[in-house]
Amino acid sequence: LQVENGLRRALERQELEVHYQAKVSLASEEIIGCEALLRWKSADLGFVSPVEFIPVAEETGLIVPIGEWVLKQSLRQLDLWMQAGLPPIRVGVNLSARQFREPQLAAKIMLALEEAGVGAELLELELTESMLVENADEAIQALWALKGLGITLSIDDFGTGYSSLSYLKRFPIDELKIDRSFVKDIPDSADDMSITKAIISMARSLEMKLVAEGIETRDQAAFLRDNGCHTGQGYLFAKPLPPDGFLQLFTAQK
Ligand code: G
Ligand code: G
Ligand code: NA
Ligand code: MN
Repeated sequence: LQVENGLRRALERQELEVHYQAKVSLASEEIIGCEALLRWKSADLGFVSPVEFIPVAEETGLIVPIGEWVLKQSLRQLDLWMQAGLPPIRVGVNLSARQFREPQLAAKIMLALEEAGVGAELLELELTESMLVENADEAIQALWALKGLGITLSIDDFGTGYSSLSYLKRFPIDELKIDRSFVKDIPDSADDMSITKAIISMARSLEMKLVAEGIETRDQAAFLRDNGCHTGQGYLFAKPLPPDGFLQLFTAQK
């Protein structure tokens, strides 16, 4: 309840921040995109992890205004970075189940893109498997509405849910993010290496892009790259950073 009450005021009290984690090309280690990750520094509760407050935001419906704020903030930030001279990169924004079910979602996103003056090709939405599997027919319609805007659709935490090949074929999904749980025990776990290779070959045969999450070691990066995964994300390359930190990181790489 403390979290809920605090969260109700977090937006107006300006306690929320968006941090950005780099996505890099595994071949060149150049930054080619980023993921927006919400941070909450509560005046009353101190730093609260999204693992704690996102579920509360989801249950109470607060995720709808908060999620919209994250989207707008991320697009505004992208525009600021480009004004500062950075090349255009794509930003990935996490979408919650509650947001995904909103009938006006595509219209809201289109408006946010227009307001920020950012092209749809620079926005990616990260969804989860469970959002697609519950109510698949409605999900397909919602996905096509989003796809019609020209944005990229990505499945987050792939491999932890219940989606099958046949689902993926029916859905207009552009990208899979290999869940961190499969990456973390590479190269010690032969099983995780097999699963990872299977996901990569499946995604390639469906012509989907791939991002591996939670890369922390050189060995993991090399294994993923050598097995055909083009893009990576993880502490090896960069932690989620505030806007200035991300700008510095990006500027320093050239
Ligand atoms: O950044 P961190 O690992 O602490 O994030 C924990 C969880 O919170 C992850 O599952 C992440 O997807 C989720 N999360 C972070 N930011 C957002 C957001 O803006 N919206 C939603 N729906 N989830 C987010
Ligand atoms: O569920 P989602 O994939 O959106 O969660 C992303 C979360 O993973 C973020 O909260 C981010 O802080 C965390 N994260 C990103 N890279 C790494 C990593 O290399 N190791 C670990 N342990 N966590 C990571
Ligand atoms: Na995510
Ligand atoms: Mn993930």
